[in-house]
Amino acid sequence: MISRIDLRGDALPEGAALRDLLPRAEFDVQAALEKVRPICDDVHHRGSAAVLEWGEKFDGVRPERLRVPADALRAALAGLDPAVRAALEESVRRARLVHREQRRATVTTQVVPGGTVTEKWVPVERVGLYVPGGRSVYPSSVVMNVVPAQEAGVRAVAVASPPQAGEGALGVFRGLPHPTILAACALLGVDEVYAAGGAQAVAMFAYGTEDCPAVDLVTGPGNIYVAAAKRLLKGRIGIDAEAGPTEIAVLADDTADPVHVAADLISQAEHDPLAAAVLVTDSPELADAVERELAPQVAAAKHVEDRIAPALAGRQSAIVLVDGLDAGLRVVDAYAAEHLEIQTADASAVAQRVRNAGAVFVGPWAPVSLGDYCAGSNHVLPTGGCACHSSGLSVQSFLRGIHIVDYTRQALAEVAHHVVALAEAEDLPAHGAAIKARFEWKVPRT
Ligand code: HSO
Ligand code: ZN
Repeated sequence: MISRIDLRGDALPEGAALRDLLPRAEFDVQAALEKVRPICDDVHHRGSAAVLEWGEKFDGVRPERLRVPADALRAALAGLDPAVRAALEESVRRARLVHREQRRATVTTQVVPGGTVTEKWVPVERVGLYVPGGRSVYPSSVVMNVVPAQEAGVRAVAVASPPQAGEGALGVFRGLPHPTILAACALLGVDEVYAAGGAQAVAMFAYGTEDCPAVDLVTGPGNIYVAAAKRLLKGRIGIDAEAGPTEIAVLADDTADPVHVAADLISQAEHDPLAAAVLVTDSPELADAVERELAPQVAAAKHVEDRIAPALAGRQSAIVLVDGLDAGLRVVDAYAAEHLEIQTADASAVAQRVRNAGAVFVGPWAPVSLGDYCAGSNHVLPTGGCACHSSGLSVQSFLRGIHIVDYTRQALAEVAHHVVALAEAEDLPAHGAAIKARFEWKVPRT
């Protein structure tokens, strides 16, 4: 059900060579680029009509209008299961506590007397948040995207999510995003919601249409076409890190409980047939026990055939055997997992040594599922090894730091000769002339 990679014995290779020994899903965004290009161009030229037409083709339903009416948002919230509402409220409360603390203070550095640089943090003006529909209807992801945007001070947050097709059961919500998505938006005070999905929704945000003014930044996970559209339109808009299939890595020793480890591996395999579940351990006994434990737990799970079984059996998942904890740490650092659990003796000390991971979950009482919903941490995290250069979503993702440079005549005069010397070294004499013109130096004239 899950393959093994045995890295015991020989010394571990360095860097990329070690990474190449580790499992990873194929997620070829590049290949999807050519498919989404005509969709994005069409939305650019024809606006809302194109968004609706592509939506009809891919989602199988044409919404009456792109913008979700306010009464549908109200109705979705009124119809929300009270237990789910209470859980979402607690999730929001905890996320706000953590994200509020991420706000950046304006810092002024006095470089020299009379010369200061102030870094001022300014929220992005208008953000578009993509929320997937289809297989994954995650109101928790609405929380994880909207809370940091709001705590950053973003004034306009718009949400797009594909319209639901299907007859009967959907009732008044046919042709609208999923009602729990709408309810989560309403709960968070987001009233600008669009029934649009896929590449056409990202293009709608990037170019703007008659119904939806263009945004500055698009965040949120999506399928490969959403990722491709974000990559294509990056530059015109800002984007968060591209989200690929979810990943869990567990670094465990013989103190770990195999029941917990198996349950946690399955929990993320439940997302997607391409989801990755990787156990790294120095204990062959634990490896055997986890493998034995996987069978009955998988058999009792819900999404077995379409997601869990293929995810665990896929080449992206494995049990990796290593010689000791130091080697284990090297392996998980090379892998740079989206989520990394530390299930070892003295887990918090081990967690301190981790350098590459989207988020680290320490010990037996902090499983990834807690972080997915109610830890207060963010669950939009870098996948595909991007954790070695990128962070998860945070308030910082929605802010820009602007340097404000303020020098007096005297402070400029003191450094003028250095600026001129560097300008000359770069063969950019006009740069130097802009300094000289302010003092008694010769400025070239014809
Ligand atoms: N584990 C997913 C997020 C999620 N889990 C949403 C449940 N719902 C990626 O971090
Ligand atoms: Zn999850």
